[in-house]
Amino acid sequence: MKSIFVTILFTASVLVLGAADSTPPSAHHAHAASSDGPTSGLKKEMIAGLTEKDFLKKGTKDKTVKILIVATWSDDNYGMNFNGWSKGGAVYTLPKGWTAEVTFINPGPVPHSLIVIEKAAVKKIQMPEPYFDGAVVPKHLQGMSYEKATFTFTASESGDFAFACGFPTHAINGHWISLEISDDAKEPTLQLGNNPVMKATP
Ligand SMILES: [Cu+2]
Repeated sequence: MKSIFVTILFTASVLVLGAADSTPPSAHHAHAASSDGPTSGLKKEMIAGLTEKDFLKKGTKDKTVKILIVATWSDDNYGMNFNGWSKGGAVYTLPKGWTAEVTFINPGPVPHSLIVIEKAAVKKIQMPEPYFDGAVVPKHLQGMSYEKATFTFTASESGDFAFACGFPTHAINGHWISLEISDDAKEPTLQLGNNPVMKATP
């Protein structure tokens, strides 16, 4: 009688162990899959319908242009990208003297921000002040998530600049794209990687 009881106990404990053994890995995998990838957790509705043509649009007034910059547009650079590009891979060119109305959207949970700085400053740990008056979103050091912000600045000086993320360590890790302010350019353009140069659409 005693041995039967022991056998039953033993069998039951093996069953419990077996069940316990199989549950955690599958639960873990399910969790990993749902939180995988930089673009997980995006509020897709914040960027619904937007395409590359929205990145550069004609302004309503003379010598004005509308620029749209979206953080975590893709998985590139672990989500630390603007419009899908990082490390200067996209290049906005503005004729000197033009005014840009910039819209910044971060549809994701990881904080990002946007500031115009000199290109050389992307390598610095310490984020400088915006190079042009007003060329920064609010609270750029804290960053913002699931938010949209706008700012306007005039490209009053030619040179090599960057649209950079002001959140600590992001720019130095590649969260920036190029902004060239040109004495020679006749109109604003955008080049995404090696793709054809795009002009502002109406
Ligand atoms: Cu960032």
